[in-house]
This record gives sequence, structure tokens and C-alpha cells, in this order.
Amino acid sequence: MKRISLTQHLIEQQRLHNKIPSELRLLIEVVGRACKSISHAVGKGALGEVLGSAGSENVQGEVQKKLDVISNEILLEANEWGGHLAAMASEEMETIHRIPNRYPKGEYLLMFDPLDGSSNIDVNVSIGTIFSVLKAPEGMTEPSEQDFMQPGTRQVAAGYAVYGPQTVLVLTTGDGVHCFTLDREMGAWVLTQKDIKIPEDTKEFAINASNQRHWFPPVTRYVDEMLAGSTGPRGKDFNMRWIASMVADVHRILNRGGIFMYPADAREPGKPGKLRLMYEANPMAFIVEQAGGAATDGQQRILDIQPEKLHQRVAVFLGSKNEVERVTSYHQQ
Ligand code: P6P
Repeated sequence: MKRISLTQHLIEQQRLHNKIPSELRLLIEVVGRACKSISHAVGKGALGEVLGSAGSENVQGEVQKKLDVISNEILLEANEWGGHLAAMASEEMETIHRIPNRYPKGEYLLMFDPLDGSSNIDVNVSIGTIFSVLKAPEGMTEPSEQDFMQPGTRQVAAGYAVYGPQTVLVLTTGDGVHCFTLDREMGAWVLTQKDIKIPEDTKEFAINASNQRHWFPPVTRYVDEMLAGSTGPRGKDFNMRWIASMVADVHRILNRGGIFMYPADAREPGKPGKLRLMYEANPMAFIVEQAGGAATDGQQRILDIQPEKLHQRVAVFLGSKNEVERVTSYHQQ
């Protein structure tokens, strides 16, 4: 494949497909630059005094790691001055972040989980950044949380970075899924995979099996059938992976198939699982569907869900199309 930069790819998408207005291209490039800075901070580890707890909690009631706070600040500072955003929202912030009056405002809304997989930070396991882009409603003057309450089908771009053995940026603007690898010597994102497609079948599943006793029957049935392997109704053996970094599990699935599950369970009745709709499930569902996969909450397509709260949670089943359809059908029997 001809090695082209993120900028050239975006300009070609803009020129050839008229898919990416220049303001959106600028936004994506700014987020890409922020992810390079986060990768640099993450890569320092203990040498950069960036490990460990920040001594604070986020709106989710989760202990914030120093790198959670650093990554959030990097994304806020990188995106405030560009003139392409009307507001931002983050897993790490209770309410939306408006653009300071000293800067021009744009027509896009950016949501992100600045550093997903925090429990892995201090033990050097892959973590990442997830982001989602919406257009601000027509005629919006002062942005509010309500302006973010748009279903995932309205996303104009979504992506994630994985800070692992390589640093990669995976992106969709609705025209396929493409992967860029960070060339650290040049400091440039280089296109390394174009039009990624998820195999429709798989032998690999991802779930935190320690929650098994809390699962509802459809999930128990689905996982038990896979554990029965070739001796059971599926007639083939399966493998399990659980990295506890959604970005790493999704990236594996994007590259070799699989199904990722974070279901609702009996631990907290009414709480639909752990993952958040706006800046985890929706961007990942957009990417997975653009790669030929599927993403549901067990009942409906994640992208069709009408959000009501900025930090609302949702059950997630995503990945290889035929497996997501199977486990979803079990919820409907
Ligand atoms: P558990 C990370 O905290 C995260 O939000 C996702 O990245 C990951 O898939 C999940 O939670 C891991 O959850 O319950 O296995 O620690």
C-alpha cells in the first residue's frame, strides 16, 4: 500500500468523495495531534512521573489516574483554539466544556474518553483514546448538554487510538474504516490499513467471565454454548480474550474477528452495564458497522438509541456480524 499521511488521506477523501468538509478535516487532524501527545505522555511511564492515582474521582465515581487527567487536559487544550468546535464532553468531566469566549466557535461537538482502560495504565497494558464527532444542531446559540443528545447514526466521524506496542489511530468518517500507525521518527500518522473488514464469523469471544454468576439467561446460554465447544450445539471450539481495555479488544476484533460483550447483569437492577453510550459504545459501534460488523445492546442497534443523559450507560454486544445477531436473537426469545 502506498504510504500516505493522515492529512493526505483526509484531503483525498475530501476531494474525491466530498465526504469531509475542511472544518471536519481540521478537527480530525487536531484530535490526531492530541493523541500523539497522549501517546508520548503514556510512553514515559514511571520515567515521566505520570503513573498512579491523581487523588481525585471523576463523575463516574472512579478514581482518576494521573494520565486520565493529563489526557483530558491535552484534548481540551488542543481543541479549544481551532475554531471548529462548539463544545466538548468527556468521561472525565461532569458537564459539557464550552469553548472559551476568546476563541471562535465552530459547528461540531466532540465527545471523548481521553484514556480508556485506566486499570491497565500502571501495569503497561495497552490503553487508548476514543472519540466521537456530531454536528451541532442548526441554529444552536449557546451549546447545552441537550445538543449532544443525538443518536449514534448522526455521528460524522469516530475513532480511537491504541497506545500499545505500536500507536495506531483507527478512523471512520462514514466511508469505511482506516488505520494509521504513528511514525515516531517523523511524528506523522501513516496509513497502514485501508477499508478494514471484520470477518462475519469468529471463534473468539471477549467478556469478563468473573461476572458469570450475575449474567442474565441469554448471555449465560450464549457463552455456555461456546464453552461447550465442538461437543456442544455450536460444533466448534472457541477461544477467549479479555484485555479490559475496550480499544485493545475492539482493535483485535477489527483485525481478526470476534465478539465483545459487556452485558447488563443482576448486580445493579436497571443499570444497563458499565460502558457509556456517547463516547464508548456509539463511536465503536459506528466503526464496527463501517467495517461490516454489528453492534447492539441485546435488543436494538446501538446507533439507533436516542440518548437521554450525557454519561448514560448501555449494554454492548459488538463485532462479527453473525455472532452479534445470534446473541441478540437469544435476548428476543
Ligand atoms: P472490567 C475500562 O475501564 C473499560 O471501560 C473498558 O475499556 C473495558 O472493556 C471495561 O471497562 C473493563 O471492565 O469490569 O472488566 O474491569
